[in-house]
This record gives sequence, structure tokens and C-alpha cells, in this order.
Amino acid sequence: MDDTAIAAALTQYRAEGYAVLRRVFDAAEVADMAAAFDRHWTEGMAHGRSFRHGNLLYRLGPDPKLGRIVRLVQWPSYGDPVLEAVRRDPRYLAILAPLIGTDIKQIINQLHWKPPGAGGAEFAFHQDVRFRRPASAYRNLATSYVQTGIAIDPHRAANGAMRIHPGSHRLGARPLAGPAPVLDQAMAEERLVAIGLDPAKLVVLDLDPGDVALWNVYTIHGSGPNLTAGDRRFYLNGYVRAADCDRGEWTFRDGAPCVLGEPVLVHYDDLATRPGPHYVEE
Ligand SMILES: O=C(O)CCC(=O)C(=O)O
Repeated sequence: MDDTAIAAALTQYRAEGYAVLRRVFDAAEVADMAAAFDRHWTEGMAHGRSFRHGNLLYRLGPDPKLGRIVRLVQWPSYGDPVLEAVRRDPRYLAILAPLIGTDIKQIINQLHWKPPGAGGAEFAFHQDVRFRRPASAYRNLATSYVQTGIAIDPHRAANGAMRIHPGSHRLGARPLAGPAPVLDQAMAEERLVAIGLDPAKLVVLDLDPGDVALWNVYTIHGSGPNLTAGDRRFYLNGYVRAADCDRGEWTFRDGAPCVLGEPVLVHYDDLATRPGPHYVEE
């Protein structure tokens, strides 16, 4: 990942609302992250229900074929040195600084799974702006927030790769997935047609392990089922210019990486009153 590759990716990100940087993390680093995913899968499945401890959340859900499975983990980096080091890796600063500066907080730190044989594990078409709540905590969202994802496994159409509508980041917030959770719905191209978009323009994010994808908070995207025999794991980190957000964990302060300490307010509004471990109603 050299400066030329970063500049080209950021030009594409600004023009089309997404970009891919190739081979940011090497095979050994990806293997360490894959092992971390497997540790968290074991832990989440052992809970058997959605479980929270502070900002750490194991979100389980029913799968029509596999029963109850771990769909995602939020903030696995507390207590996980491998994932914690990746979230504040200097390579992220090099990618993010031209977009949002060197004082950066983090809102998303998340593991996504699509296990082989899963009948669901889809994400309906949506824009991430719907999750940036409360809206009053954010300013200049279109230019202050950047979402990223590291492919842990080959990320292809057949195993439920993300699909993106290029240029859709210019459309503002559009009604897409409706009020139901994005996680519980399949991608429906008619939703794109209903807002005047051509599904034929969708791009599949074809990623190799260690590649990093970036997308804008208004970019329309979704992902389908995993129809292959292997896992599809994706490590997401979402960053915001610190001055434009009232929440989040510090990631870089004046360009220096910040180690996670005691959890601060990100999404979990009851952090101060109920910080301890507990099971969560789904
Ligand atoms: O993991 C995926 O495929 C979906 C990612 C996504 O849509 C999101 O995090 O907003």
C-alpha cells in the first residue's frame, strides 16, 4: 500500500462512494485476525443468546438452516490484543488522514460472519447513515465518517460479498430497507428500482484476504447469502473526525494511536447504569 495506491483509492472513494486498497494486511496478519474471529465465534456460540458486557456485544440470531448463530460481534477489541492493534494500525491513519484528519474517533468495531450453509446472514440494501444515532451526536456526516472492512476470507459474489451502487453517496438519505432490521432482510433489487436506481449498475466488492474496502455513510450497499462451503468473515471499523462527533472511542490523537481503556459512550446508552455482563433480548 503505497502513497500512489492510497491517492488513487481516495479519488475513487470521493467520486464513487467506495474504494478498495489491495493487500493492506499480509497473510500472517490475516491468519491472526482469522484466529481471533474463531475465538469470538466459540465464545458467542457458547453464550447461546445475545450477550453484552459494556460496549462488547455478541449478537446472535436465528438462521433458517443452522439454528441460532453469531451474526456479529460489536467491539470485540476490548480484551483482544490482535483486533485492538489492527483497529489503530498506522496504515489506517495513512488512509484516513487525507479524508478526516489526524484526530480520529471510532464508532464501529465489528466482526461479521456468513458461515457455510447459513440460510440467511444477509444485509438488505441500506445506507449506514441509518445507524449513526443519535443523529444529534454527528456533524458533517457525509465527509466526517468513513466505514472500512478487511476481508479475512476471499470475498466474492458466491459467498455473500458486499454489493455497492457506485455514486449513490451523492443521493442523501433514501428510504430503502424500511423500519425492519437490515440484518433480518434479504437484498431486494426492487427497493433500488423504487428509488430510481438501476440494479444493473451494482458492483460486487471482490476482495482478497487482507484487502481493505472503504465506503461512505450514504453509499447504498447490501450483501447476500453465502452459497459456498467456506466461511465469509469481514472485520469492520468505522471512523469519524473527532471534532464532528460527540461519541466514540479515540483511535488516533494528533496522529498517535490510542489504546482502548475503560469503555466510553458509543452506541450503548445504558453503559453508565448497566455496564456489567448480561443477556440481551433480541
Ligand atoms: O458484512 C456485510 O456484508 C455487510 C456489511 C454492511 O452492510 C454494513 O456493515 O453496513
